[in-house]
Amino acid sequence: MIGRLMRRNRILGDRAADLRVREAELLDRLANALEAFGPDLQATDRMRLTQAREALGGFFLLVVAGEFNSGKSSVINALLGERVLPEGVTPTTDRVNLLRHGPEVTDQLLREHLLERTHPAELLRELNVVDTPGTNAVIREHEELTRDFVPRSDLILFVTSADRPFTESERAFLAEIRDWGKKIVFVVNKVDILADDADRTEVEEYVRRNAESLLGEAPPVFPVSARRALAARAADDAPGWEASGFAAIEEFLLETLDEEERVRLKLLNPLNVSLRVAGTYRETAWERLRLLAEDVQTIANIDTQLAAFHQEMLRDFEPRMARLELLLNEMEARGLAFFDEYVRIGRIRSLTSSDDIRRAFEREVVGETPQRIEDEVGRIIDWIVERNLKVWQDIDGYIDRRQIARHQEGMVGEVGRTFNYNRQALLDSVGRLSRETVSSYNREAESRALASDVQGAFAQTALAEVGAVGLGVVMVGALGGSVADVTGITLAATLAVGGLYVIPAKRRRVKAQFQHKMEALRTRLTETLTRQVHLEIGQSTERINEAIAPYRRFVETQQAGLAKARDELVVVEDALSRLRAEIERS
Ligand SMILES: Nc1nc2c(ncn2[C@@H]2O[C@H](COP(=O)(O)OP(=O)(O)OP(=O)(O)O)[C@@H](O)[C@H]2O)c(=O)[nH]1
Ligand SMILES: [Mg+2]
Repeated sequence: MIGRLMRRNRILGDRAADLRVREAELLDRLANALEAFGPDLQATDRMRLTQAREALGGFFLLVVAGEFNSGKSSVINALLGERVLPEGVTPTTDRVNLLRHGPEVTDQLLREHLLERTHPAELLRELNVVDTPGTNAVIREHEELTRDFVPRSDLILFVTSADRPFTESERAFLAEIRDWGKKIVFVVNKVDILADDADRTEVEEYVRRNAESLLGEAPPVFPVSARRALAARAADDAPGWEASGFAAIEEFLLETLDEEERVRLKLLNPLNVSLRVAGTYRETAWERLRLLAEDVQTIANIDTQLAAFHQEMLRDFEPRMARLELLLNEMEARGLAFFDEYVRIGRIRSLTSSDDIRRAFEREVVGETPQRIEDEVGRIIDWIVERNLKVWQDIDGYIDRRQIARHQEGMVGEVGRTFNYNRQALLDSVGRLSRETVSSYNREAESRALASDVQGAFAQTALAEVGAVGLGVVMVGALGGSVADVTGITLAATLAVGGLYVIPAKRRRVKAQFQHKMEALRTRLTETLTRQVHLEIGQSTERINEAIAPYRRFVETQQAGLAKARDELVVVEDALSRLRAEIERS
């Protein structure tokens, strides 16, 4: 890093304007891409990008940072040659002080916690200097102010005190500065309190070593005494100034950090800030897309379960329906045999009593059939109810497993609260609905409702009596007309009008009518139950689809939007990195 700082090169200066334009374009493009994150785009990140954009055309900003009491304000005062900033033994600086060049000493509050001061010092013609509140003080907002300001700096002058060089909390704060891609120069202040040169060298080396291990390369380290420097300035004592270590800092700031290097750092600062912001959101986009891929999986799984439910219902319904039909077929067979047996000349006498024949029919043909049909229909209803419950249970169980798994994954982080909240809420709502459906599922009520639907369907037919009185009535009704007819036949027979041939014809007709009625009954029963099963499948499917519809929509729109944002971020980041390499190279 320092190698770069020391290189002198004029090329960059000439191309600065062009580089600034290109960089500004990329920054705008990045800001645009980040809008895809909607409310999840943090206000601070948006602000940082705006500041980075503004900083491109601004003055070079040297930010002096470090722990409270390390002597930041004193160091700046020494550089200015005058006690412009208040110094103190307790946490002193309580706002960010922006020092600009001006013909005289003034101060003006720009906003809360930001004070602008002017001073005629020559140094300020080259760069603006910022004094910050110390970190690691009991007054936490001081640290916040500094932390907030760090991303805006073009170069950080980090002041550590010789009596406690490179503390753990300094290391943590420095790591943050590093993560913003900042160049850092170290000042070890208060070396006057050290006994001799050996101690001084030891402290200097200690700071350099730790800084190198943290930053990956050895930064410049300046051991100084701000106290001696200020005294030397006041006394116009050049050797004293030299001995204070400040001549070296001055040399560094004005010579090593020449115009060219300042332009380079100025161009790099917004690049590094936006690369960091872009990286955070790119990661967020990936992470979300990964989550959404799991959501797609969840939805596909629910769809599969629904399709399987549909198929199973239809498949299992068939043998149940076949059992019902068998009952009806058997009754039909008995009925036909019954008419063969009873509608005969030899039986003519017994046919005259409609009560007798009715009883015989009920006993021999109808028998237990209505009860057995009822039982079978009841079983079908129970089966529908159970299957409906099961499909919800399956979905509930699945979503539950998903939620447990996701819980273990941990949350996605700061960026993405809204996304996570929405997604979670939608997933939860599917889970909640299925859980509620399962826990409040009332088998009895569902069965009753279904049974009444089935009955309602029967009621529309000529076989309305099925429910109330039983099939017997229907059958007798079917036979009823025949009985009347048969009675007519009996009359004819009694009148002995050679009616023998009439009997077979009547029998055929009765049988045909009976078969017709049976066919109607079978058709009606099949149609009703089939329709009911389809209706139930349709309703369950619809309810489940309705429950997951918002979740599905969320996943689809988010996926499309995020994929686009991620692609754009990858492109912009790549362009930013290449521009950074170009600036660093030149
Ligand atoms: N011995 C010695 N004391 C110094 C030196 N520089 C500053 N001090 C003292 O250290 C104390 C803190 O100095 P400041 O300049 O206020 O420190 P700061 O880092 O600005 O402190 P905050 O504004 O509170 O963060 C003061 O009492 C200074 O007099 C130095 O070089 N040697
Ligand atoms: Mg201070």
